[in-house]
Amino acid sequence: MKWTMIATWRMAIEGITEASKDLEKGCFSGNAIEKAIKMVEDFPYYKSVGYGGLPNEKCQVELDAAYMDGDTLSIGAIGGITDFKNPISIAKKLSEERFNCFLVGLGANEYAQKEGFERVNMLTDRAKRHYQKRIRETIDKGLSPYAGHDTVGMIAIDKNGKMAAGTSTSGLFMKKKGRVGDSPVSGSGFYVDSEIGGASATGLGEDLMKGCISYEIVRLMKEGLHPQQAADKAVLELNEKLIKRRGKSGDISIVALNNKGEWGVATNIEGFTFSVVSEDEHPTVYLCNKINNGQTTYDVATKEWLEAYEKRIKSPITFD
Ligand code: SD4
Repeated sequence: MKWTMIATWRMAIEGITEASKDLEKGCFSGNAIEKAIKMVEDFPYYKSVGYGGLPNEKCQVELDAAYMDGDTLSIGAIGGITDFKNPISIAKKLSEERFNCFLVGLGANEYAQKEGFERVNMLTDRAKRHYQKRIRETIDKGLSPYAGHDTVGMIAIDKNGKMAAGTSTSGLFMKKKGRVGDSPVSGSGFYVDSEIGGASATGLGEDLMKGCISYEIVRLMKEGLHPQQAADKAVLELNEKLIKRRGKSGDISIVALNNKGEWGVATNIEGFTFSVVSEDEHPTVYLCNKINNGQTTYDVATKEWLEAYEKRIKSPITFD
């Protein structure tokens, strides 16, 4: 079986590059997912996941994460955990539980404490500056406080055909305290079944949950659709349904992988990026184009784009 890993956004590339070395050696996809997501969580300049993640409206960083095993269908999930270093590891540990495998808020914190997970103040000075800047901009220019959000979501298959999925996010910037999005919710932020494939979503959780989009993609793959066709169909249909019924649709972006190692992506926004590595493909960042005529297209990110990205994420946060 050929191993493959696909993840939302450019920010996943370092993690999947590192984890791919383990997949090449024949390691378990679930451990590869955990390793890769931990790297995203630990990097302070990724402002929507883990350490350095942007805070809620009370300037507290509340994190959501989930892990799913595609063989056993075990799921572990946490919502609104505060000040723990690696939410993905806590979610993975929770997936071993028969009961109480989705914990939120104080309960999630207590579990993590009891299990000995590392505590860290997850609010960085840089994230605080983003917060102060957004408060000013929202007051001065009437901007939406909710812009600026990128969840890391990943699916992997290993040499033994075992599949796993994981997500980790600080959710929407300026969200209400206690708000939980799609990322830890099975079927919405993620779903994986080693007998079929998996999918993971990023975008506006409130809308992604209206379509149980990750499960829908897996269901379409079960009907025989290639991951690309399944992703296009599910994103297009949810986007159209939301516009028809509600007048507008939030951001919807998806990565999908089947159990043959074939992958697909779809998005209703400009600017979605994703990262892939496999037995046949070096770690690669792609820039995705918005779905057009029912099809999503993408291109390999250029050296110039990658360099500009590096600069952008580390550039000073200035106030007008
Ligand atoms: C949420 N879906 O909390 C997440 C945020 C996200 O790209 O993915 N942003 O709603």
